[in-house]
Amino acid sequence: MRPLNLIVLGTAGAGKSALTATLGRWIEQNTDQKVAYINLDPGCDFVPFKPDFDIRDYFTIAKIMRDENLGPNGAMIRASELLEQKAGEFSGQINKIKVDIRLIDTPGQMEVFLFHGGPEITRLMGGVTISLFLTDVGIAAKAAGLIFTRLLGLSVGLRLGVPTVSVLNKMDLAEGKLADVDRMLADVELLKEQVIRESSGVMIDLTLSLSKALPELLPAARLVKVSAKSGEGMAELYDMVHEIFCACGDLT
Ligand SMILES: Nc1nc2c(ncn2[C@@H]2O[C@H](COP(=O)(O)OP(=O)(O)OP(=O)(O)O)[C@@H](O)[C@H]2O)c(=O)[nH]1
Ligand SMILES: [Mg+2]
Repeated sequence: MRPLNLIVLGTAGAGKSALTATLGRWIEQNTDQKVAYINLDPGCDFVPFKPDFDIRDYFTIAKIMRDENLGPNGAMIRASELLEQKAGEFSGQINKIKVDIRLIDTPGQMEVFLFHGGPEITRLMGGVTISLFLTDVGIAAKAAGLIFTRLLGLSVGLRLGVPTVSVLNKMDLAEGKLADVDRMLADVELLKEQVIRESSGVMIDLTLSLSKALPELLPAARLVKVSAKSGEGMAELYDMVHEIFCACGDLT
């Protein structure tokens, strides 16, 4: 059986590292799948899992800053260039890790990863690769935020060239704010009504056009709500990626 690579990426502080750990633990406890943890974030001091491959064994943001007299953002760009240059070597190491599922944690500066090293290392990864695009649940509570999140997830998938599941994390903090999300996703008329209620001026037309396009572009089902803290939603997330994995396996 070919391995499944799950690339966890998303906005800074959305809970990528926490989800990598929680989902991995859930899979280990609830299935017979063997899991490996890959850390591609050279900027972190701590990750809440034991990495089987760690980019920090090769370089760290702190060391690049010191060695090359760069600030944190310049060092992050340099690190992503290094990731791109060494993508062959790193993917070779990662591909040697023989498990069923490789969970891959990525840097908070998502745009740097997407512009530089991310697509190349994704392309070289053996097996089936799916990305999990993670955002903080608070942003999706409003119609415009929900549309923004969905489109960003779509862009991430386009850039990496792999199927992408949008994941709303920190559900434990949602406190009922999200009662409308499922309804807005299922009913485009309701989404449009919400857009008109929330938006103003020139942005209404744009937001309305986007809301109309969404159902065609994205199946509503490819959005999962989870909490990396409480563990809620892990079964749903696992089922969804497994379904995509099986469909991809049939196609390739
Ligand atoms: N309440 C709550 N807090 C969470 C959840 N997931 C992560 N956090 C917290 O959010 C903060 C950021 O979590 P990380 O897992 O480090 O997020 P990240 O996306 O890896 O962050 P960067 O790599 O720095 O971009 C930490 O304080 C976590 O404890 C969640 O589901 N619920
Ligand atoms: Mg992290």
